[in-house]
Amino acid sequence: MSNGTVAAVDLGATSGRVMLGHVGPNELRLEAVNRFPNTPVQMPDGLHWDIFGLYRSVLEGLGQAARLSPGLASIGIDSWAVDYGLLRGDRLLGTPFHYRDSRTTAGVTAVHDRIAFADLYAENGLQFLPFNTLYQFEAEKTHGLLALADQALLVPDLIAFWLSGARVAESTNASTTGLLSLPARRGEEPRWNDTLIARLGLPRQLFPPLVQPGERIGTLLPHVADATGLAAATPIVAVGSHDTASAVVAVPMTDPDAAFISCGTWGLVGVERDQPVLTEASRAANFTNEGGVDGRVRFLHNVMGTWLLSESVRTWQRVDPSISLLPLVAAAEAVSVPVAIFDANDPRFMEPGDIPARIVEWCVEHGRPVPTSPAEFVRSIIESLARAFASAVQTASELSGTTVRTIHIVGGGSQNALLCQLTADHAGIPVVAGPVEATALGNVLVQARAAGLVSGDLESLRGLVAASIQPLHYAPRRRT
Ligand code: LRH
Repeated sequence: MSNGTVAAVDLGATSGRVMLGHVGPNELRLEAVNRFPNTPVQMPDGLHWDIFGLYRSVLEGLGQAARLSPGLASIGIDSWAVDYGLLRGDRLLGTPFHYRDSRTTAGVTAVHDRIAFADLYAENGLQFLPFNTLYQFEAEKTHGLLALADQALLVPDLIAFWLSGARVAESTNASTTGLLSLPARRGEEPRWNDTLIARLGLPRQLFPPLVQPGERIGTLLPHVADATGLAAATPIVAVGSHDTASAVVAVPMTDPDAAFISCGTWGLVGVERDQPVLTEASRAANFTNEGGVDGRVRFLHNVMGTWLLSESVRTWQRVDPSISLLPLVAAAEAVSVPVAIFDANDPRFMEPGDIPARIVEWCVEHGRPVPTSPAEFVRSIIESLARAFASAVQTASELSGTTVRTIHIVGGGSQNALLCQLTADHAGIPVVAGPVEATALGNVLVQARAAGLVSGDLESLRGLVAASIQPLHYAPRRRT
């Protein structure tokens, strides 16, 4: 086995990046090529992604990657889940909606009028999130575009199509549509749920063939090779194209009794399993079974995540543009008055807007002290997230029968020492923090394995991650 380099395109809900991954039997190293903001745009018809801006940044990043590292072994793409573009022929119909757009509310009612949530859960194992793709499709029907479309591609698949001309649906991300059947047997590949698709009145042709992480999707279109300077033969390889699937590949879990928190815009809190957990209790707790790399299942719950912090900062910046998050987190550490712990899972925090005002509303409704300064708000948010993380770990542990001895926090939130410490404190379980760039690492590792640069199961890949980083350890402190 030799060393080689792959490029990871990793699009998060607030920023994107192209990274080079240098990989070999004794090497796993990321090199940042470009980072760019992902700024959604409010239009008269709703909240949209700036998909062309993102694609332009991806092309620029790949151009820089070609200059830094000629002879890339492959390119892999991941992004946030559930959102999609509609195609008619090669043409994009409309601009993809942001999952935080409120149009989905009507879609939820229409779907549940036809199919009870309990029946959906038995079919797809997904927690209820109002933006799951099947609800978005229902809402889409009112615009008439769905009837014109001949294909729907999830965001990473859309970028792969623009780069290669190939139309596929990568299976980990496809599992977040709610339209995949749960594999009936262990090792069986996921399939589109034709019965559910028909019951929802969706045209079957919308759904392209499924591919598994590690499969080759295609090679670069001639105009993409020209624009980037990459060889036209450079393969696009499917990775865990759902960012959370890639992140969990790179959680350095050396112990099966571990929980993970992939902490970015969302805090995805759970455990990895071989089989879905489909009990009445898991449905009532709104736990999800998402498709993972190598057929694993992520049994988890979505907690609101650092979105509460970034959206609060955005609100304060409208009054004082000099406000930024890092000094506020430092000030929050020094807050000594008790702050309210609110329910970070309350749906009122989902849509963009004035999060601090909604926290005040929650505190007043529940008779809790109202934070009085940005530092107190930040402390209150971090305490509340830590409490929600700890509680989701406990629920995941009970519902899946896993005794959790370690909590791994990966992603941007793993840099927030206060959040990590408070999570350990609330859970009474040690926290291991890092890597920050778990998603890009997971993306890189799946490509590297497909290219023969490394080999083995997820445990071997995680061993490479563990050997390449120096995580921070947070022991639980006794709470007074
Ligand atoms: C995290 C994430 C999460 C989904 C949400 C839409 O970026 O992919 O796993 O639930 O975005």
